Amino acid sequence: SKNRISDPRIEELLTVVQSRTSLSAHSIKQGILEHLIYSLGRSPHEAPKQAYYKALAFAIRDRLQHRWINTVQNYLKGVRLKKDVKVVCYFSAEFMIGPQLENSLINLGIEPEVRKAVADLGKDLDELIALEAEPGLGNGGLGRLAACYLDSLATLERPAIGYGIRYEFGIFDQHIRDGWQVEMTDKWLRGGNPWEIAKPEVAYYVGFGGHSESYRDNRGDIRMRWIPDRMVKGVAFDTPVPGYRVNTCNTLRLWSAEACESFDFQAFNTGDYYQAVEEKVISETLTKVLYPNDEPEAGKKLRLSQQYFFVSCSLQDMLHLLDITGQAITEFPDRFAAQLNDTHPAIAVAELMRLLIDERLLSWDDAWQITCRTFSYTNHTLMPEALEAWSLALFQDLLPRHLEIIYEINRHFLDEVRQRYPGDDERIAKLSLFDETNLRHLRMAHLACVGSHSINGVAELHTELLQTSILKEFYELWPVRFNNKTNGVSPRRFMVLANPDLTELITETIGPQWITRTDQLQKLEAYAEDPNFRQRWLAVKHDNKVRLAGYIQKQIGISLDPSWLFDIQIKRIHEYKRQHLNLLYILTLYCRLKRNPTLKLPPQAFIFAGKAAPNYAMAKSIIKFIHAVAETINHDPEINCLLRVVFIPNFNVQKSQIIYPAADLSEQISLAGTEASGTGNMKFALNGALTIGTLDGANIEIRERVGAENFFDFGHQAFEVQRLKREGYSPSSYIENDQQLAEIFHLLDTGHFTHGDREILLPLLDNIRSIDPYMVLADYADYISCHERICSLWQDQDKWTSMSILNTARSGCFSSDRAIREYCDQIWKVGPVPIKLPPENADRP
Ligand code: B1H
Repeated sequence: SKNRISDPRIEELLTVVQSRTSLSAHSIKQGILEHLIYSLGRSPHEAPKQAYYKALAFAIRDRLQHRWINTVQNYLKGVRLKKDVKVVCYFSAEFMIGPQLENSLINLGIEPEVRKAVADLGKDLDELIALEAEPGLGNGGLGRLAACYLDSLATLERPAIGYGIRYEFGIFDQHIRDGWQVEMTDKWLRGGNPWEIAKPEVAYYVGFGGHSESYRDNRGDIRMRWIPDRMVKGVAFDTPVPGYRVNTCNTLRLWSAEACESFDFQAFNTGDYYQAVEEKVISETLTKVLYPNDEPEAGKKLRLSQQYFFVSCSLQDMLHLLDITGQAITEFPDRFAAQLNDTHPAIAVAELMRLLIDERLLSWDDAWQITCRTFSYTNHTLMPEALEAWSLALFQDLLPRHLEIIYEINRHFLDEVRQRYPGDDERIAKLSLFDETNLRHLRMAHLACVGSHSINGVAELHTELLQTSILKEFYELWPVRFNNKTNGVSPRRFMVLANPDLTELITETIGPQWITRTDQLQKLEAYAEDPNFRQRWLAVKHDNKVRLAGYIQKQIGISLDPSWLFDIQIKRIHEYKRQHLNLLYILTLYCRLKRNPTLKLPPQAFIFAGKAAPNYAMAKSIIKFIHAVAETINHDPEINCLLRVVFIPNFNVQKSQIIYPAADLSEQISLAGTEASGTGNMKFALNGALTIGTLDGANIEIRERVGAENFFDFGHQAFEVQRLKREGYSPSSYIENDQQLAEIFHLLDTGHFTHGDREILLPLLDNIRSIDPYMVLADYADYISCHERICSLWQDQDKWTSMSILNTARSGCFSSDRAIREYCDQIWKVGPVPIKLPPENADRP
C-alpha cells in the first residue's frame, strides 16, 4: 500500500475512483447523470423512469465496487499468507434475494443522501425503488433463508460465497383468473440486471452422460476416468452482498449455462451446422427455469442436471481459488466450509470425490477425509414425499462415473455399519445409500449424511423428529454429527427496510445497536406498559395498516378499514400449511352472523397470499376456495361490514415487506410435525404481530421466548398426531359430531359459495371428509375457540399492544445473525475478517 500511495499514476486514478466512491448527495447525483449518459446513452431530459432507476442502481453499485474488490482481495491475501482465513461456501439451488436497491442504501447508510440526489433530478426515490424487477430465484422459505444468511454473513464480516444457479426465469408470476391461479413466466432479466457482473472468463466445463474407463497412469497404477458425451460451460455472474454498515461485501456467484465452443466445433467439423446450433440450445436450457415446486418433482432429469451443473462449477471454482493462492489440496477443508442447503446440492459429495480422485489423483482415503471435513448438511423437511431420490437408471444415464463412486462410498460405509452392527441386515437396508425396494433409487439425504461432518435441522422440534424418524439410524450411528440450528431472518430487510417507522421508534427509544444486536430489543420490555410508548407503537401499526390497505385498494379494488383486526396468512399454498383450516374459521363466523346478524364480533380482515405449485391440484383448489369465500363474503352487505377476505396475487419478497409490518395476527397453523421451522412466523413476531399457531416448527420456540401468555397456541401436538394416526383417524366423525362443521360442509356441497356449482370444490371437500391427511378437522374445534379468545382480547387494545411490544422485544433471537453466529462457531469454524478501506475511499456519511 506504500507503493500505491507514492505512485503518482495511481494517485491520479484514485481521484477518478473517488468520484465513484464518495457518498455525498452531490457525487451520487453526478453518478446518476453520468450513467444515464455514458452507460445507458440517454438524455437526462428524455430518459424514462426505468432508465433513472438503472442509472441510480449503477451509481450505487459503483459505491459498493471498491468494498467488494477490497473484500475479495483481502480474503485472497489472508489465504495466501495462511492467516487461517476460511470461507463459507453456501451451496443452494435457490437464493430469493429480493430487490437490491433499497437494501444497498440501508446497508451503506445513504438513503437520505440518495433521496436528495434523486429529488434534485426531479424524481422520487420510492418510485424508482418500486421499478426494480425482483429476482425470484427461489420458491419460499428455503430460498429466502439462504438470502438472509448471506446478509448476516456479510454483516458479521465472515468470508462467504453463495453458490447457486442464475435461472433465466425465476418463480412464475401468479395471476388470478376467475379465482384460479394462472402461471406466467417471470422474465426478470427483461430490462437487464444492473446488480450482476458477468465474468465470462470465470467459466468451467461440466460433463454429462458418456461412460467411464480405466487406464494406467504414468506410475503404472490403474485409475478411472470419465468420458462424458456432452459438455456444458458454466459462466459466473456475480452479485455483491454488502453487510450492514461494514466494509465487507461478499459475493453471490450464480452459474449460467452456455454451449461449449469446442463441442460445437466437433459438429462443425462433421459439417453438421444445425446439430451444432441445437446443442447450443440444449445446453442453454439447463439454467432456463427454476422448478416451481416447494418439494421435489419425481424423476426430472433436467432438475438433476441443474443440480450437478451448479455444484460442479462451484467446486471447480473453489479448487481454482485454492490453486491461485498456492495452497496444497490437503488444505481444502481448512480454507472452505461448504454447506449443503438441503439435498439439492448433495451430489457435491460425489463430485468432490471425483475431482480429487480422478483429476487430482488423490487416494480414496485422503479424498474421503477431505470431502467429509468440507461438507455439512442442513435438512429442511420431514415430509417423506419431499425426500429426494433418483432412479438409478436416470442417474446412471446422466452421471455414470458418479454412480460408480457412490457405489464405492456405499461399500465403505456399509462395511463400517456391519462392524458396528454385525448381522443387522434390516439396519443396513435402512442406512444404505440405495433404496432396494421395488424401483431402485439413490437416496440423496443419505449421501448428504454420509459425506458431511455435521447434520442439522432448522428448529428444535424438527431436529428432534429427524433424529427419531427419517434419520433415526444415522443418529444412532453418529449422534455427535447431529445438531440443531433454529432458522433466523434478517432484521435489516424485515424490520429496517420493511418497517421504517417501527425502526425509528425503536431506535429513538433504545438506540440503534439492536439492528445488529437484536437481543437488545429486550430493552423494549420496560416500555410495554408505558401508555405513551404504547400509543406510539399503535400509531406505527396503524400507519402500516393504512399503507397495506392502500395497496390492496389500488391493486385489487377491495377497501379495508385499518381499524379492523388484520389476520394474515402468507406462505406457499400447501395442504400441510392448512389455509383451508383458516377458511373453516371464516365460514364459521359467516354462519354465525347469518344466523344472528346482531352478533357482537370485532370486525376482521383476512388476508391471504401465496403461490401453489403448478402441478399441485389440491393447492390450486385451495386458492379457488379462498376466492369463492372472498367473493361471497365481500359482496354480502350483511357480512362485509364485519368480515372481509382478500387474496393478494403474486406474493414475493417485495410484497411481503408491505404485509408483515401491517399484521395484527399471524396465522402459523400447520399440522404439528409438518412445518420444519417456518420463517414467516419470525418476521411477523419481530414486527409485533401476535401469533395463532400450532406447536410446530419454530412456533414452539417463539412461544417459549415471548411467553405462553403472549402467544395463542392450539391443536394437537406432534406426538398426539402420531398417536391419532396410529389409532386410526376418522375425519367424517368430526363432521357428524359438530353441527357447525356439518352446516359448513352442507353449504359448500350445495354450491353456496360457487354460484351453485357443486363440482368445483368437490375433490378438495371429499379429500377432507374421507382422508384429511393434515387433520384439519381434528384441530378445528380448538382453532375456533382459540380465535374466540383472540377476539375478546382484541377488545382490550392496551393489553393487545403490550403483548405486541413484548413479541418484538423477545424475538431478537430469531435474527439470522444469531443463527449465522451458531453456524460459524459450531459448524464452519469461520471467524470475522474485518475489511479496511484505504482512507481516501473510506467515505461514510
Ligand atoms: C423447505 C423445502 C423445499 N423445506 C424442495 N423443504 C424444494 C424442498 O424445489 N424443491 O425441490 C424446494 C423447497 N423448503 C422449507 O424450508 C420448510 O418447509 C420451512 O419450514 C423452513 O422454514 C424453510 C427454511 O428452513
